[in-house]
Amino acid sequence: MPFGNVSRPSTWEEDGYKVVRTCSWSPPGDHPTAASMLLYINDKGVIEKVEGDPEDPITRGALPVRLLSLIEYVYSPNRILYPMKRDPEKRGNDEAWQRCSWDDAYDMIAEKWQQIVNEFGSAEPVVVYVGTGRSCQGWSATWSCSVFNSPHCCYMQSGWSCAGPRTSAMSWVIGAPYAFTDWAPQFPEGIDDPRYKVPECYILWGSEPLKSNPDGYWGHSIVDLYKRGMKLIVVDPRLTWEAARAEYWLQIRPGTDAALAMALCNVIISEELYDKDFVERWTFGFEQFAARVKTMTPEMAADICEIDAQDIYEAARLFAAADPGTVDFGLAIDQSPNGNQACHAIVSLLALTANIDKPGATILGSLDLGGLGSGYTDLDPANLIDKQCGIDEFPALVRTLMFDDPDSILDQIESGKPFPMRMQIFHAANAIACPCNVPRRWEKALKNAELNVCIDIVMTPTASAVCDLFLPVCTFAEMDMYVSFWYGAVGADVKGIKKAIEPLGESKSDVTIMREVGQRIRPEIWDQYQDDIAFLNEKKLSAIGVTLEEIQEHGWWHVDYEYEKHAKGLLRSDGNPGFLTPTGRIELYSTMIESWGEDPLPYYKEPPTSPVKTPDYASKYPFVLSTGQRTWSYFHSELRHVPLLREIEPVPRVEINLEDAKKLDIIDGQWVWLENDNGRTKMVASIQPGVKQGCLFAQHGWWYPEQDASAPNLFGVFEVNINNLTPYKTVGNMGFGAPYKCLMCNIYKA
Ligand SMILES: Nc1nc2c(c(=O)[nH]1)N[C@H]1C(S)=C(S)[C@@H](COP(=O)(O)OP(=O)(O)OC[C@H]3O[C@@H](n4cnc5c(=O)[nH]c(N)nc54)[C@H](O)[C@@H]3O)O[C@H]1N2
Ligand SMILES: Nc1nc2c(c(=O)[nH]1)N[C@H]1C(S)=C(S)[C@@H](COP(=O)(O)OP(=O)(O)OC[C@H]3O[C@@H](n4cnc5c(=O)[nH]c(N)nc54)[C@H](O)[C@@H]3O)O[C@H]1N2
Ligand SMILES: [Mo]
Repeated sequence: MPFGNVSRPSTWEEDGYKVVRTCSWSPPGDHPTAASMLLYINDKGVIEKVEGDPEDPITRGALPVRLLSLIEYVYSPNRILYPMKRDPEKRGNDEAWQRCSWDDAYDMIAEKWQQIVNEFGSAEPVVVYVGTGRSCQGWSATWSCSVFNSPHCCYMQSGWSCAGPRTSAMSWVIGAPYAFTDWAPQFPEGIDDPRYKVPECYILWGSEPLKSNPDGYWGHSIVDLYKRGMKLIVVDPRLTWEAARAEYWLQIRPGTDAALAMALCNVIISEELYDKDFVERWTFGFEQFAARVKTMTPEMAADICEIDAQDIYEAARLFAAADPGTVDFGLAIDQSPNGNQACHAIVSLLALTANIDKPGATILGSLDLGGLGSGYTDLDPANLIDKQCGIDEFPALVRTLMFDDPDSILDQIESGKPFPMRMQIFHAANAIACPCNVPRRWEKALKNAELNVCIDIVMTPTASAVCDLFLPVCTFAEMDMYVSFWYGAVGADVKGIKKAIEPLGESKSDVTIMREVGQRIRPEIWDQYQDDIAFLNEKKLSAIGVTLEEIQEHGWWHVDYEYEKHAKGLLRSDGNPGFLTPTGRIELYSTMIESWGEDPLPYYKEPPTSPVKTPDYASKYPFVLSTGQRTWSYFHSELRHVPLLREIEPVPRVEINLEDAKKLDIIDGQWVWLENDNGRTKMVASIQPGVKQGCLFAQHGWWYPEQDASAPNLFGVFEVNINNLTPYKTVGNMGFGAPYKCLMCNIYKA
């Protein structure tokens, strides 16, 4: 078994401290990439020091500031340590919360569930809302299905605009849910392993991994590989660290990515730079694809994207010559109604250049780890999916992701049709502060349910506004868990989270809370799991034949990775060579997309509002607005209450180009309003010479934990929510991708 090469067990004594090796996940929120770390516990059982683990082959002891401030987070006075309940009549009144026992809380949930089942005939009026990236998200569907026996599980970002467009396009076109750059996490020696090859060229597209994934693979790996000569091409309207070091920085207009991707493919095909053997053997629909991208010349794309055509030619040539080359594409691609098509074209770029599943290229992960992430193991998926919201309007989305469509669930909770949702669980989701478009509509509609339950660590605007029960969860320092890279979708390794201190107050882990609620309402399923480790081992880790205790003792476990699985017959259940698509090939012409009634080839479509498409709107709201570029300090709506992090990023900022600011007489640090037809929000102008002229880049997820929690203030959330400006159900034809990164607005002094 390829366990981690660590020199010590999981716990040891050092200078009077007990040292525990663990791994970050959540809370506090993090993306499932994970940094190994050492927690130093003093003789009073308190964490006194936090260090990165120097033996982690990727992070090599480094930690992001969000983890360096873990002590402030664990021992924060803002933490809620006891269950609380409130009369539903008093939602929005922060004074009305009362401490209760876990038994009281579980009784309230079990009674409401039973009442719903008795009256409705099934548990369908129960919905679980989930956020993203937290360890517990692996259990959200288990909550809805195995605890509540309801088909309704919903991630609330309109258009499922986080990874949804990407992972769906990848599974339709390549047959793998999450192809990603090979950073060698599967090897104990990381990028020093002799089986690995440093990529010669890396396209970083609409992503800023030093901030968004600094804890784990991408952030450190980009810097390490850059030092070893990897050349960068960066597609980003803002000057980032990576863009500043790139051979080509393509500073495109937000929302035009599909045009650029098509044009790069155009150059590679028309100049015959593609890998003819690979294309012939392993792809489907090349002729049709070539004909389509011919319609997007570099000159046309240059015009659409507002960049130089010559740069498109040269970037395409640089990428085509690289062996291996790789592309990572991020959230900017997802947050557009044209996102599926952009992803399709980018994935095709990888296929044309044969950069699929070989060392240092874009790899497909180890597919058999998928079970570690999926929550649907106890269900009959067909039966479940047919009942999910949005199945008729957006079958591609619901059937591919097996979640409710968020705008469709909003329709149902607003109208009560076809039936009202009666109990709602907020499972690591701060709805009105962060994921939801039209947040005021969501707030009002969420109040229609009879019982709303929040499972979180601090009081949030959402819990304050709409919830009746608050169940306090503990931090990862207080629990046993594992981290499977991207929930196993790109299985490369599994890391151990080891409980370092006892949970504070009466807080409990997400798994404990789920088991205990499960034992109340469906003991036939849940009674068998009497503790977290038994549950994790039996239910999940048995699939890969290791136990949590083994992983904890060795720090981590690496997948025995096979490259070129398509050639070896390792991808298809029939054992034949090929990809897991209907034709067995990478479908440049996608028969899956065609089966959803959509154009099977990539195309470019202007953002819903843009200077080109809606000039009248643009005369009123002249700036292109992109939102949510990540910061060093925060994870979505979290951590504003952590003093060190708040000191680094004290106010919500909107980045504006120097020339634009001069014209409007706006100075750095000044409060401004951003406004469009959907609403407005107040932020601080941050003048940046490196952001594209005519564009604004506003942070997301803000609220003020120091302000009054009660309605109508709700921690100031509605004044500062950038999603006041995002529209309702403005998504691509298949339901994917809302324009969170390609809106329009006006800016004026507050
Ligand atoms: N305008 C705009 N809006 C955006 C984005 C953008 O770029 N622009 N980004 C979007 C994206 S990509 C996403 S994924 C969504 C994110 O949206 P969400 O994932 O819903 O994130 P949060 O709103 O921060 O809510 C997470 C809550 O979970 C709690 N929490 C953290 N860890 C745990 C845990 O382990 N267990 C439990 N029980 N609770 C936990 C936190 O304290 C927090 O209150 O936001 C989206 N919103
Ligand atoms: N610190 C921190 N890390 C996080 C998160 C967090 O909240 N905080 N959230 C996590 C989550 S859930 C996600 S989804 C990831 C997202 O992380 P990333 O995929 O890195 O995405 P963003 O940071 O939203 O945006 C990345 C870049 O896209 C650029 N950009 C903006 N609009 C466009 C456009 O239209 N086209 C192109 N090509 N580029 C554009 C921005 O300038 C920015 O530099 O981060 C994860 N990691
Ligand atoms: Mo996300």
